[in-house]
Amino acid sequence: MSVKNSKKPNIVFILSDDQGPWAMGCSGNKELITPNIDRLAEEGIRFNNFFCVSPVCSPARASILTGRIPSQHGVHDWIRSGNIDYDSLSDEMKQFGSLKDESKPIDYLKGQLAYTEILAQNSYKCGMVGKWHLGNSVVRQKGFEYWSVLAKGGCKYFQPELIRNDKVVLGNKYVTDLITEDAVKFLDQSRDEDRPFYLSVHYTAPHAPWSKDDHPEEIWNLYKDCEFASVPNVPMHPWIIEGAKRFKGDKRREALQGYFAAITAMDRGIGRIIQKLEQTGLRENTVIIFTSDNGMNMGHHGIFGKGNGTFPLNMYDTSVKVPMLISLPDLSIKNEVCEEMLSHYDIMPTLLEYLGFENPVKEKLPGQSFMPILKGVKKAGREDVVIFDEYGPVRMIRTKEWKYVHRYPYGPHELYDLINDPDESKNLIGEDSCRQITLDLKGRLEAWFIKYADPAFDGSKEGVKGKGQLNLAGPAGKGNKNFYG
Ligand SMILES: [Ca+2]
Repeated sequence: MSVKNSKKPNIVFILSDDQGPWAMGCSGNKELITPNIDRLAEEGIRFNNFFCVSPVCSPARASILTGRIPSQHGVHDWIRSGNIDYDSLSDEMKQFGSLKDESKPIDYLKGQLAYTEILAQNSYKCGMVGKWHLGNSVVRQKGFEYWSVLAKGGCKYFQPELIRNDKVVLGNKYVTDLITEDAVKFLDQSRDEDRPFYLSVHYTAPHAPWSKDDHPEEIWNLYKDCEFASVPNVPMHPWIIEGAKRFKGDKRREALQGYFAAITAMDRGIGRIIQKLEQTGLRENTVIIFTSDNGMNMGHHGIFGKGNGTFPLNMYDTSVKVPMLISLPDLSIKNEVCEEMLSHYDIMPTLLEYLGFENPVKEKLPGQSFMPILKGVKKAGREDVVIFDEYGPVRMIRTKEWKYVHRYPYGPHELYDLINDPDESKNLIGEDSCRQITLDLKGRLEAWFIKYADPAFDGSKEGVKGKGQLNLAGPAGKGNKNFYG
């Protein structure tokens, strides 16, 4: 290995699950206890307008890793089946019952280049701990050589389904602590190697469940007198899904207490990881990135959930905006707040440019590097700042001023004036005065998806309901039922 490569920075990429950017102390929430996340913001850049590519777990994660949109990678809903091989489960796991929707493992991202593969090809040691949720969890994928993952997506915090020695087993410890311990173990194993490392730490926090029994009592009790005034308490959204209608009164309070406790427990884990980097002297050559796979409503708009917290699926800012913090090795940028609109599809181009690696699929990807911001320039230097999102047949275009949401094939569609109505409370679609802006935005949305969508994976033609993906999308699914519900 070249001397130059050995000096390349390490990357620790921390991903939370279902965390809105409102759910951090550093973004102004005075009720949440997140000293370690806040420290990353103090020692780096906090992005105030960062978006996921799809407001639900698996599609968003696939887009982070590959830089592709769901209509390019084919993961359009959270993976309900394809995580593991049901027949190979032990009797104990079959009886546990949480994997009953599984059948055969599916490599959902087969043949699609991830940035971690490019890092591995360039001598990086890549590690993956925690929630994978992109299919066939038993098998190491995408250049990861250290692999300690969960069997599926969400889990009970004290009974997580883990992959250990190529088998699915039940853990008996708080999953946030297990993930932290695996991350620390990777750092210990990698500290003296003569090559750089990349580590993905994918927590399940603060994804449901949120009951008292799901979280450590000591942390739960930190919020026993909390008023939860930082979270709106408004009437239920007319499209709220059946399962979320219970979050009223005491159930609302319990959900919020569990959500906040899950974040604080994760924050402690992040503190342990930062401490390990400092104690081993690795911090001064390590980039730390913190983000969430998708945003979250905990009462915002009268929703408890993300894009699939309603049906039809929604594209509210609270669902599509995510936390994003980047702390550089030399701490040359501190306490910076970036207002530029950026997306998870920009991560792959940015990381590859930062590390100086070629991207062989550059032309196919919709994202752009925001490297200038990491050099202290306030703007990424883009002429046209527009964000696109998709969730199955629902597509969004968002400028600084406007948001247009198109639902294939029949609607309903939405248009919001974000300058005068930042809370997206008044749908202006169909108003005479908005006819031209609607046409403009719709035209740009269609052109962008024609440019990037792969016809074989086109989400506008898929019956995605927010209840889970069962099989490969499009023709690759060979006519099977691809989406649940
Ligand atoms: Ca998620």
